[in-house]
Amino acid sequence: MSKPKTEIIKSIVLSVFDDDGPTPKIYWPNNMDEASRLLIAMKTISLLMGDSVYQNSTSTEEINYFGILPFPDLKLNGLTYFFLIYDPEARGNAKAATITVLINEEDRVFFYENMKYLRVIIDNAASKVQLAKSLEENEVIISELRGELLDFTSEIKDPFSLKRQIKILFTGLDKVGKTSFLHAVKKRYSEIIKTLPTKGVARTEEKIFEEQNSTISIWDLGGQKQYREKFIEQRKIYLYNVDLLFYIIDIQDSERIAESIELFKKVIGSLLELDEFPPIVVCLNKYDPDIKKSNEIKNNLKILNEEISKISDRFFFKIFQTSVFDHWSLISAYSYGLSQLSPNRKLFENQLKHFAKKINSDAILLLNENGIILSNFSRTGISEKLFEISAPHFQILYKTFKEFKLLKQDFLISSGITNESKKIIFKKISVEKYNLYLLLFMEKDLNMEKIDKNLPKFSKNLKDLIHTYI
Ligand SMILES: Nc1nc2c(ncn2[C@@H]2O[C@H](COP(=O)(O)OP(=O)(O)OP(=O)(O)O)[C@@H](O)[C@H]2O)c(=O)[nH]1
Ligand SMILES: [Mg+2]
Repeated sequence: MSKPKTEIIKSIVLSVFDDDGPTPKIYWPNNMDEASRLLIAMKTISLLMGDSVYQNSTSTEEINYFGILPFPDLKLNGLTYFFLIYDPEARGNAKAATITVLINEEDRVFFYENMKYLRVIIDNAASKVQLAKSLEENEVIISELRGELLDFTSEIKDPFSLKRQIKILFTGLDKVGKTSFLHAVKKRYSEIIKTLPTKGVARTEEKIFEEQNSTISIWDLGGQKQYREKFIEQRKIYLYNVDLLFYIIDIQDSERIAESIELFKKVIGSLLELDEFPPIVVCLNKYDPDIKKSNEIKNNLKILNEEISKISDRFFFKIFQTSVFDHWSLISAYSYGLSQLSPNRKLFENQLKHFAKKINSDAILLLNENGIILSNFSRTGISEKLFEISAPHFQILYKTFKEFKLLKQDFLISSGITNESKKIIFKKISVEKYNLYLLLFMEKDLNMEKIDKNLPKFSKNLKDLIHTYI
């Protein structure tokens, strides 16, 4: 079954948006047919730029991100790095460029599992391309990249699995609300009140899309003393290859804050020891709506924010305030964590940003059928806040109206939020077989036609990205 690993990399293409549009400048193998290399250049560059020509004066530092793109016509998957090449002659002082490494689509787990290393060497090659003065120099750079990739793949011993295995951990002291959190996110409300202390570890699976090419396992670790001691003792088993870690703290339990911080330190210490650096989402939980104003809670919030930030300074982390009585707070924290697992999150944001520009929207949220936020974009912090508050209500309203057949169209519009011109639209869109939901915040100038006109292109781009979302 396992094939010579040196053959994993099928092709490498450096594309640049020049006077002729997206152009494959350097490609390997050099007998690659013209249609294929053009397709790769077009698709990668157009995703970077939207369909408009060029955005104004972006600095070359601003645009650089990775994404995994499907090329079903070629039966290939590409890991693409988007960047800009400084060029005073070009519009906006820069040319858009991409380096794409391609492998057979059935091998795509290779990308996810080796992302860290691949990013480093591709990023490195791109930095050289940014400085290169001639086509010959670029040829050398791409051929060096090819050499590095071949060296790397020849060292891979085990055949990799066909599905990406993702491991998410929920940790924290006992009774902080880990199990309730997970039930609530899944809207299994009747389970919440029946929840008993978790013994050992409870494992469940998550699906963001029906046909995702990965298995997401969620490990809900029992927090009682004997279980957390075992967890730290056997940290190799629990923390090895962890992709995302949630650490939950009970913000109401002032007496156990020190204990909670101690455990967090142990978890962080173990991760460092094992050289694992998963993104970390810390939830200051039981931040119930009715007690937010209490001085005790405010004080705990301050202490915890400071301490957590200090301890996790070597990690990519984010702190959320959550409560089982505020569904949106849980969904925000949970979705944020999941989005960190997607190599395409930047591309999604980019698509939302372009779409927002086209339709004159100030903020956009993209939700899946289960209300998980796949991506968001907002021009100002204010619209984001407003959104967070209203999004869950819209989703409920929409579903209720649909259920009672009160809604003929597939959208809902509110008007008169603070003044007549501000509007919020909740709209269902179909992307392939998936139902997704858009929440749009329009500061002014609502134009449904404009939205409908730009939607097909937006949906088409999303379709590609969803295939490789996770
Ligand atoms: N006030 C409040 N109570 C909560 C919240 N979340 C959970 N609880 C309650 O906290 C208690 C413990 O919840 P669990 O979900 O079992 O806690 P756990 O972290 O899974 O505990 P272990 O499995 O023992 O580690 C239950 O009585 C929940 O109803 C919250 O956001 N606010
Ligand atoms: Mg539990």
